[in-house]
Amino acid sequence: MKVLAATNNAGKLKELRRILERMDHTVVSPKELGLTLDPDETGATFAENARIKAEAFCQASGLPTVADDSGLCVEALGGAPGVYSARYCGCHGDDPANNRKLLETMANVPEGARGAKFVSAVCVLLPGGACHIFLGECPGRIGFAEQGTNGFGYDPLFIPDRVGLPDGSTAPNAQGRSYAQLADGEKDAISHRGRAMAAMAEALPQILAGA
Ligand code: ITT
Repeated sequence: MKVLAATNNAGKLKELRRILERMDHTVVSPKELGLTLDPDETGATFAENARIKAEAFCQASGLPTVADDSGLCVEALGGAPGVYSARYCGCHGDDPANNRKLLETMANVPEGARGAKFVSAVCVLLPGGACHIFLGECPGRIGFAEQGTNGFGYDPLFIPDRVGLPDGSTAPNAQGRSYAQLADGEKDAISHRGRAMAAMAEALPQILAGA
């Protein structure tokens, strides 16, 4: 199926594209369609924001659309930055500034209290159809310094509890590697987005059958 990956975040687009292409879908980006939409993310939850994005991009493109709203929920910060993850530092999408602020805020939080989870809500919307939301979570902790150069966003600071193995199973993250130190497949098998997209893939035949 030809599907629009409804995101303006280049790092997220790369992941959505590789996961969807692995599922044999053809992916187009807003940029490739000349779409410059940036809908206001006014929802109180990841699911609401994913829906806002999917509806705006689906309406503008007329294509089956997949949107992701995601973020980092840190236990010691009462679940922050959560839905405000992209604008944690005060302006939208400044990854280095977001990471600096998180490190500074967590500077005095001891090893055992640095638990966190990444959350993704993926919304699938077929033109004229209903929204379908799939949630994925990845538990882990916040590191004391940035590690690794792969990926995007908070990847260098997030240490997942488990990592993916080539056979599709998972193993404990014994070396304490960050998301940014994982190969694509190691991250996608355990990541919040990978899990939400796997749930989507499982439900898609039924969604398409009902369309
Ligand atoms: P779109 O809304 O256009 O998709 P965005 O960057 O605004 O792009 P979100 O509102 O969903 O996306 O914000 C997600 C924030 O969480 C953003 O700061 C990302 O960098 C970060 N984030 C999400 N998934 C991540 C991942 O897998 N690794 C690192 N950071 C991630």
